[in-house]
Amino acid sequence: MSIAAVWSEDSLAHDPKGEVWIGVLIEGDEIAERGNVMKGVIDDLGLEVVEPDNHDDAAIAAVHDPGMVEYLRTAYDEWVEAGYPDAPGQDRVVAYAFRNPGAFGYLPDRLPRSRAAMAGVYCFDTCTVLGPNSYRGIRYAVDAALTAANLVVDGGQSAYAAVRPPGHHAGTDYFGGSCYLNNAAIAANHMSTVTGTRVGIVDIDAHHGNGTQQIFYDRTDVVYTSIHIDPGEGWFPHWCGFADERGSGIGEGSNRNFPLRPGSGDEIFVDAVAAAADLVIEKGCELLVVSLGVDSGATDPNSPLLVSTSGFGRVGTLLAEAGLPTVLVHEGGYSLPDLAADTSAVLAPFSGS
Ligand code: SP5
Ligand code: ZN
Repeated sequence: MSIAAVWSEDSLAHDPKGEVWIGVLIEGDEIAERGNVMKGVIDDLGLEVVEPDNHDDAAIAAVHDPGMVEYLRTAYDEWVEAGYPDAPGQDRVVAYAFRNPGAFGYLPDRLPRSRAAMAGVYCFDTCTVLGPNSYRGIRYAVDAALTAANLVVDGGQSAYAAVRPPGHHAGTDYFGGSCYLNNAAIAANHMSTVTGTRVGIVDIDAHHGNGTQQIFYDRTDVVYTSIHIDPGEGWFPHWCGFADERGSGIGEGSNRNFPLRPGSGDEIFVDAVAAAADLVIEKGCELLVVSLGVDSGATDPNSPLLVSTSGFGRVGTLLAEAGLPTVLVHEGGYSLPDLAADTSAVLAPFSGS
């Protein structure tokens, strides 16, 4: 078994400097240091490090609204231009008003004149802010995921994209939940397109990947499965991730959610991952993308799931034993010591250790 790792210092570029939650600026846990922790995991496992290649926007445009991509590229500079860092003193792009479809959806779409209002066009929460180097980090994460995807498409056994910011909450024309562009979905779509074979996604992040689900909901060429804290128990992303979301049209049956109760530990989590992997195999997927979040770990501040490091080791073993060429794209995981130990536990079986 062998696994390559894609990483560069651009994994540190995006610095949200906290997040705005219920109107309060809180510390936030999707911090730049996470990029260094991922590099530490790669070095400890002795994995070969590959620098990400630059890709043009085509693979992104195949998944996301180009208007949103252009917005993400320019939003911070436009925000500074509009003067908000001086008055009222906000140096991050933060939304205040949202285009609720019930209120405005019956009218033709119009982009607002105000840059403050623009901040609420594509973003669905107040937590997911943009700063001076954010777009460099956002693009890094996509390039690294595509580089990992190409390593596997070109015959590599497996590849780990050590990326932040994460991606699975971002969909066709919206972003949020600390995610901007959907790195794993862009990689999976690219792999499906260039190989013409079916791709399975197993999303083990503690939260439901609402963006990934939406992107592939009516398709059969990419099968989405997710194991996560039950949104019905009051957890992000709140509006989806329920078991009865099974796909639509020809995609019916190609989407499967495993919402878990608060306090669920290794046995329940590993069983759900096994069932997800079984579905991916049953559906005839020939390639696997793992949305590798470890925020289901026992000490993580962002979820009440209680998976142990040895539980993550079992998850890694059963995903590696599925035997498919696999791309692992990092998502969440916010308790730094556990981020290191749990990520390492998932990757080790792919490296043969
Ligand atoms: C990729 C990923 O794991 N995103 C998760 C984003 C969840 N954000 C929800 C925001 C909730 C803010 N938590 C405040 C905790 C205060 N005790
Ligand atoms: Zn998460």
